[in-house]
Amino acid sequence: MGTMTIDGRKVEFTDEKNVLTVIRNAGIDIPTLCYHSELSTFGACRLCTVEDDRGKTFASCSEVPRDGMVIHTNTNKLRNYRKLIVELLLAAHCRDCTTCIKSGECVLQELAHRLGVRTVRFQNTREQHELDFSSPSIVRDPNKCILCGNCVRACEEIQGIGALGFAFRGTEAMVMPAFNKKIAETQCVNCGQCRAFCPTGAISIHTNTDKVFKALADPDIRVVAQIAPAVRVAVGDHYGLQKGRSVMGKIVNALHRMGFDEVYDTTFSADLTIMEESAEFLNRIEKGEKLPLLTSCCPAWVKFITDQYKDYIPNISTCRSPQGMLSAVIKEYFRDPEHAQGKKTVMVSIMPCTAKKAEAVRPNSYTHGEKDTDIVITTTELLRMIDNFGLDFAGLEPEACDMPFGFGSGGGVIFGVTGGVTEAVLRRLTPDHSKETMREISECGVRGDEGIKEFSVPYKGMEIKICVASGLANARIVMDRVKNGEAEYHLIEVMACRRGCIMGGGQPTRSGDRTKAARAKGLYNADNTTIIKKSDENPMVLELYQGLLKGKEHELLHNEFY
Ligand code: HC0
Ligand code: SF4
Repeated sequence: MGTMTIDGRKVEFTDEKNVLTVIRNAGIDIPTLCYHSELSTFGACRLCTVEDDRGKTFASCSEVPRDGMVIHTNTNKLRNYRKLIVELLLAAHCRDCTTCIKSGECVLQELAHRLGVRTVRFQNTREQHELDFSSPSIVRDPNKCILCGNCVRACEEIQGIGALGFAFRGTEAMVMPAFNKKIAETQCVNCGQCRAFCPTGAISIHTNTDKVFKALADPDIRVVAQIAPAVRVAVGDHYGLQKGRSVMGKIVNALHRMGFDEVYDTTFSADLTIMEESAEFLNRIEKGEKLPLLTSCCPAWVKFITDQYKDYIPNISTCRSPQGMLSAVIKEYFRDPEHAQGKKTVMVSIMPCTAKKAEAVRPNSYTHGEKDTDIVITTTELLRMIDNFGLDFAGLEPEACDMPFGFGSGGGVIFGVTGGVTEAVLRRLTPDHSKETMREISECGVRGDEGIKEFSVPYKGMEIKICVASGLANARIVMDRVKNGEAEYHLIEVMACRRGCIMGGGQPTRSGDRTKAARAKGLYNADNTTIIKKSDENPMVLELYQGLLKGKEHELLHNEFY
């Protein structure tokens, strides 16, 4: 607690961890490339350097706030210093900005513009390196790397994977996987968090929009979309709408205008997942086997277990993810010649997640030898498509999804935030659907953005012990405790990305702390406004079990192996 003077104004601070945060909280946007509140402080880019009243300069990210400090954030000296830093970075950087996938969102590009860098006086003498397209989820372009280390720290500190590291020294320094392997040859789980923290185009989404455009242009193809829960709360702010507000209806309208024949909602199959996973959970509890049940909807988490905790592979739920279930059901629906009407169906899945691209090409994402999901695009790619079509998104009238797969319960909607799957399971396990019971469930410890949440709930005379984790570094802590006999649970829900899919690696990246909270709130609001809260009360789901799914539940909703 104390007071400092920033640019001539008195500013109070409490427990901010560095001077940079105090400055930002005071409404001054100091530029940075390597600082991120969720990562350890690296202090490499020096752009956040400020000056004190004696003319001494220091990096504000690495300085603890002290009472009585006098800080200047934008003197002539600082402006020139920052400009020189950006110029030097550009000198060692490939400068094909007009065709770069990150153009318009690149922090380096924005800083060059903001700081008025108009010329680069130095030649780029760095050796050019090959791009790494080996992953279905992300692309690495070492020529655009500015060595901020954000990807290295995200992969190590948030995900506990460590697929990327620094190699070589001085002008040769690079970020790359160990032994210069391709990223797909490492233990990378495709989560895309490295991309979410990368300020430039050095790590980008492996984009698939050209395939979607091609399918849309083919009159013999029925192009079908499914939209994941977390997408709807991450699009609006790009078009000047309120952060975190659900704009599902506008997205549906936009997709119809682009030429999608059918637009469905992944929350529908989130309900299906709850039906199947709850039954599987109760069955395992009854038999006392393969516990704890590990949720299976997050493909990065599934890969983490299958790569690194092989003994627990049988514990993974056999349920396909909602993406997998919906694609399999839709493909089956259009196999009926009456529904097919002579057209081939191409299934496009719109997800907040880069790992869903990897899930779609997994060997168990096929039915009758046919791929269930043909193309996965992320929210970020969806924005590019909307922009490409020149749609006035903010002005679009909301439209409803198509039927019969266009409606999900509130339980399905909250899948996109950590704890959502568990909350939906708990709703399913109670026969009661009163407001009080729904509220009690929401307050049992399942909500909130802590990385590890442990709680228990009573069920038919027993205590069900549950752990909900987000971020794979947290998941590793949980799994090690389980492995060492230090903790015992019946159910473990993990979403690889911190806070769940709302912060997925394919989401738009300009997300300050307020965006995270707003996205979670947006999903809970969408749940609040849905009349049907429980997956088992979704009439469309019940109808599906009586019709198309009869006798095919295992084939379409479960995986052959785990
Ligand atoms: Fe998720 Fe999902 S909740 S993983 O985060 O379960 O991507 O949004 O679509 O499949 O529904 C992502 C989000 C989904 C799936 C659902 C689950
Ligand atoms: Fe690490 Fe995830 Fe990036 Fe792979 S996708 S390198 S696991 S942060």
